[in-house]
Amino acid sequence: GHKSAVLWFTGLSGSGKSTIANALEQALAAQGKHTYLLDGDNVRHGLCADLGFSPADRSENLRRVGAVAGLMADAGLLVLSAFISPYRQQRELVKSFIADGKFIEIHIATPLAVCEQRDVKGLYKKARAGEISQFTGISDPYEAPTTADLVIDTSITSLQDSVKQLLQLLTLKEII
Ligand code: GGZ
Repeated sequence: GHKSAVLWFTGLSGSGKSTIANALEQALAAQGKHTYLLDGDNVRHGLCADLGFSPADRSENLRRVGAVAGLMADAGLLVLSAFISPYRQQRELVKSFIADGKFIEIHIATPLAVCEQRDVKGLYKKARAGEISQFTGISDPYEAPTTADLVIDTSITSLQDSVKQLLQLLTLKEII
């Protein structure tokens, strides 16, 4: 079995949040753990389809996701959440929705220069050209966590090692 928890991945666009969360979810599923992965792909098309990227909309996006993650954790799931979640105050609010000790903050701290170099979706280029406004790291702030449970920089840590570190953390915290 396992205890419920919310693993909150935060980091820049292209930092590797979704890639790591997906790989961790596969590893947990292989161990028979009941997980759910919340990310922009399944949330911004449905639950948060009405929201954009203004500060107010990002805050509302994270308020909804945090509330849902809290409910899922109450139902016994291991919830993985992968959103930029750029504002510290907003992450604190999310933490307040989650039962004591069940909120685990993971900072995917890949440097901006590396994320911009990768530019998988060409969004950084558009942001630099002013075609996308309020782009995190370029024209909107990213407030790095000061109290993360784990910090992973994917420019120096492999996907395999990232998953290993996360599984170790969950074991240490007696979640799995
Ligand atoms: C940041 C943006 C923006 C702006 C569109 N700023 O790499 P991606 O494409 O797939 O991940 C980014 C995603 C961010 O959505 P989140 O729900 O994670 O953001 S937040 O937590 O701040 O609510 C990026 C894309 O959406 N995207 N416009 N202006 N990222």
